[in-house]
Parts: sequence; C-alpha cells; structure tokens
Amino acid sequence: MITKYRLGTPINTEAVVGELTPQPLDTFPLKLDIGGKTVIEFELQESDAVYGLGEASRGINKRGWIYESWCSDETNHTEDKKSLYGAHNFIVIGGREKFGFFVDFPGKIEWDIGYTLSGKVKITAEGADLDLYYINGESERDIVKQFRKLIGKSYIPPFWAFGYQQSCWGYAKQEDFFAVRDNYRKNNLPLDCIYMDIDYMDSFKDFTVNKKLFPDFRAFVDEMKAHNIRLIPIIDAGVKNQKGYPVYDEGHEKGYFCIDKDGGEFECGVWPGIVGLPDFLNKDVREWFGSQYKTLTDMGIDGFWNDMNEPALFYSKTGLEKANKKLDEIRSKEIDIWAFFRMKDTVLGVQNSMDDYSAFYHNIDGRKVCHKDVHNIYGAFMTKAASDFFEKEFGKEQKLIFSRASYIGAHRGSGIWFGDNFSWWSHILLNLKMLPSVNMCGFLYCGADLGGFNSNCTEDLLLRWLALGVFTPLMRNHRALGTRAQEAYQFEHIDWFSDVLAVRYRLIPYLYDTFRRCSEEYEMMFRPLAFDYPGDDMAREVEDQLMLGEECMIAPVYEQNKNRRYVYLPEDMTLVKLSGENTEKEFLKKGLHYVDVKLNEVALFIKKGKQIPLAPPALSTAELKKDELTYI
Ligand code: MIG
Repeated sequence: MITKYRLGTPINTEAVVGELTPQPLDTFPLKLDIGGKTVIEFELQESDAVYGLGEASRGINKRGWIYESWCSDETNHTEDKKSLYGAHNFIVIGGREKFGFFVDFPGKIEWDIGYTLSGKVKITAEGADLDLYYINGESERDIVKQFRKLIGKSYIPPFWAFGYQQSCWGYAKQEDFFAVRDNYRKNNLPLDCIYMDIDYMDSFKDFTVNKKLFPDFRAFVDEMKAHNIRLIPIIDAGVKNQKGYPVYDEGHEKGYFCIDKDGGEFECGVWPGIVGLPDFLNKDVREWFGSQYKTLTDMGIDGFWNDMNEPALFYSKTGLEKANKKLDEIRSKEIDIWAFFRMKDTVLGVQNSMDDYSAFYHNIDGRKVCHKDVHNIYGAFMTKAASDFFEKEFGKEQKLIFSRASYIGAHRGSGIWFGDNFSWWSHILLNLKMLPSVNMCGFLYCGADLGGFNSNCTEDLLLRWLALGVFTPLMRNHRALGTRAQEAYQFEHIDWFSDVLAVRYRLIPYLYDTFRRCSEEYEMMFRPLAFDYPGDDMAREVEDQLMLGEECMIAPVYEQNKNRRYVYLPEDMTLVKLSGENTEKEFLKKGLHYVDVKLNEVALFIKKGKQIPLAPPALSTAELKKDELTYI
C-alpha cells in the first residue's frame, strides 16, 4: 500500500503518474520535522539493509555512507563522492520491517544512511514544499513493484539499440567513422551504432553539423545505414550565444533562456563558449527545443544522447570576474603557502559552483523560481523535451534517447548512461552495483562506458568489462579524448573480442524479451540476491553478483590477472559458459564455488527448471535470425 503526504505546495516534477489523495501529516509513520528544511528520521535494526538511490557510489546496500541528491557533473566516481549525475530519491528498507520511501522534491536532499549513527537514517530536504510517499509491502520486490506502478512504465528503445555500440570522444571526420565501421566488419566483430561526440558539430552548436567534416551528411548517414550501422549524435544542454545562429536567435527573442536576478540572460561557459541555458522547466521551451531535433531526424538520425544537462557549468561570467578579482588580490601581496592554496581553490571553485546554481532563474507557469530549488529536474526535463517530441512525431519505440542527468519520471521517456567512469577494475564492480539501484527507480535502459571513459584501458580490462556489458541493455564502449584507443580491434587478440561480442547477439532475443517484460510488468531486470532469497543470510550480503530476469544469475570476473572467482549459488544452478558459437554447461550444487572463466568467455548461471533462448551469432541486429532459436 502507498500512502502520500503533502507538505506545502510542491512543484510538479512529473515523477508520478497515479493520483493519490494526501493523508493527514499526523499519520506520517516516521519522525518528521518541518522548518525551512524537512527532516525525516528513523531507526534501523542491526540486520536491516537499505537499497535504492539509483545512480550513486558505493554498494548495493547503501547503509554506512552519506549521499546527496544533487545532479553533478562529476568525472571522478570515487568512494568519497556523495552524488553523481542522477537524483533518484527512492529507498527500500529490507529487514524485519520492510518499507519503501520516495521523496518527490527537485532541490537538494541529504541521505545520512547510518553514517553519523550506524542505526539511524536521517533525510534532510532543503525545502518544505514536497510530496512524500510511504510504501508498505510484503517483500522488497513487492515494494519496488508498487513504486514502479506509481511512477509509470519504463522507456523501451528500438530493437537495434540492444546491439553493440562504439563511441569515442575524438571521432571527427567521416573517415574516422568509416574506419571504425570497416575495422569492425573486417574483423568479424558485430556492431550496430557509432556515436558522434561534440566534434561533429559546427563550433559546438547544437543541431548543426560541421560542413567541412561532413560535406553531405544525409548521404553519410544513409551510407552507414546501408552497412546496418546507425549514427548517434550527442546534444548538449547549453545553446551557443551567437547572433546569427538561428537556434540562439529564436531562443533569445522568445525569452527561452534562464535569467539572472536582474532579468538579463544568465551567461555561462561550456564547450561552445558562452551559452544560453534553455529553460526546460517551461513547457513552451520544451516544445521548442524538442522540435530542434528534427533538423537531424530529417537527415536520417534515429538516436541521441543528451549530455551536460545537470547542467554542467564550466564558469559563469560573474563567477569568473569574481575569481579574477580574488586572484589579483592574492597576487598583489607576497604569496605564502596558504595564499597558494587559496589561489588554487579559487580557480577550481569556478566550475559547477553553488554560487552559480543559486544565481539563475526559471519561469515555471509565470513564477520566477531559483535554479537551486529545482536543480534536479533540469536534465530530466531537457530529455523530456526530446522524448516528448519523438513520441509525438514518430510514435513510441522509434527513437533511441538517453541522458546523463536524470530524475525519476524521466525513465518513462528515456534511458541513462552512467557518465565518466575510469578504466579501473573497481569500476566494473561499480557498474554492476548501480544496475539494480537504477532499475528500482524505473531506469531499465542503461549502461556504463565499457572499457572506462577516463584513463587508459587494457585488453583484459575491456574483455572483462564487456563480459558484464553483454547483459546490460545499453552496451556501449566509450572513451575520453586523448586516452588509449579501445575499439575491440585495437588489441592483440581480436578473436577473443569476437567471441565475447558474439555472445551479446546470441543473447539479444532473451535480453530484449526480458527487458520488455520488466517494463510492462514493473519489474527489475537486475536484482540483488537478497531480493530473491530473503531467508538466506549469505545471499543477503552478496555485492558482486546479480539476479537477471527470472531465469539467471550473473557473476563477472572483475579483478586483474584472475581467471577464476568465488561465486555463491543460493540454489542449484547450471553454469553456462558462452564463447563465440560455443556453449559449455556444468551442473553446480547450492553453495560456494570457485569457478574459472577465461578472458574470451561469458559465464551465466541458470536456475533449476528454467530455460533461455539463444540465437546464432550475427554481425548486427538487422542480420539476427530471431526465429532460429535454440534453448539451454
Ligand atoms: O566535458 O562531449 O560524459 O561522455 O564524451 C565533457 C564530451 C563533456 C562528457 C560526457 C562524455 C563526453 C564528453 N562530455
């Protein structure tokens, strides 16, 4: 059962689809303090676990750390981070007493989950206008399902979006894209999409294509499609402030950009230089921005990724002026070591600063609202602009769209990717841990940058990461400008990559059906073992294996120089090792096993009495023989 409580007059975040009548606040089951902030507190039993918060650092069980809901352009996903790109304000308490809790509030929220006191949860929302939802249920799964019904069905992308995808910040000219295509095809490596990062644009202007690099873009898109490869361009939130650039001119004329306290356009710097930030919280602006995607869909483009929409702010005009003044002051005196650090902090503090997030405003139904009070829905509403347009123009399931920043509710129209991770072994595990957490919050189409975004990837890291990515709906290899090339054909044993990528295509019919069912039935595609084996103390603590659908369990190898790992089987299962066209099976009893998995193998564990379909390997989803299935 879900009970809703309303405090003040909340802004409509569009997170929820069902209408519930708010109940009197004096019946709220947890300790509640309302002042300028809203504080909710409750005790945890020793054996309780806390799940949720979607895209966040650390474990599947969130207990023992302090988190913040604040969409952040955070490129270092280290354990000390309190927030990443998404704000997903839903938790489930699993233990003797089970309940779920959703804070529908677009401003900042702090979640002290047994950090200050191990037995206590303290949630502090920076405002007093919000909706609270308390969910009772018989199990964690049941609570999640009720919540998912409340927030509505998850986005389903086109079928081809389940193919393998290659991305790289730095592919610029047509020849770069042809080289990727040819190297994949030549080496018998499957591929469905190649991503276009900011380099394809003219001076980083949204909805433009650099004519020098792409003399006939339409023909280029068609030529790639003829090889069963789709191009997926990036769109950034900020619109370059430049007279004569039609998107800016129109937005400026109509007053569609966020304003400063005096009513002038808020000027901040991102990739294009000074930009206008479209006021996505305004419906007219959303319709206008959404319709801009038509420039590219008209040229045959079928998918997009929305970036920089937390929004990321490299600097603001005023922030930079202030910092420069401070630096001048420091410079004018004799510099001691503390002045040196003040100087360094001044420079670093210019980017994504709280001062800037407090210095611009939105127009929500005629009300002037400060950005910091609605920060967490900005990116979600940018992506809503695109997904609403796609649905209206092309119908459901026709276009691929996913976002970096997100808020619950955006899951109905789009997917997410997990942003700038590193080529670190620990980030394979972080990728795995985020999957059930974001699924709980409705985001099913998701994935991390396979191989790692920042720093240099190695062959073994990429192979192991792909062996997890084989199962994630979005399976995309992406890296940052200037890092070591990490396309599958760049390494020593290309045939090993061919073996692993073949497994993805063999599994697509199973993964696609599972995905669809999870969307339609409000289920999680990936679950902690604790959700499925509540009475099993060992299963409750497993943080490096996941249940997949109703049939399987996955347990990837995520350490270097290891050809085996411990796997806990909560019941008897069949270990299946897939590699290229090969399938090896071994029956294993419930309990702990030391299982060996080679670099070119993908392991999966099938439950008793269950079967999964396998297709023959294919080089693209278009060539996949969906009716030639065999069953394990
Ligand atoms: O400031 O477009 O997360 O995937 O390659 C970096 C360049 C901007 C951040 C995205 C990343 C993308 C990069 N972008």
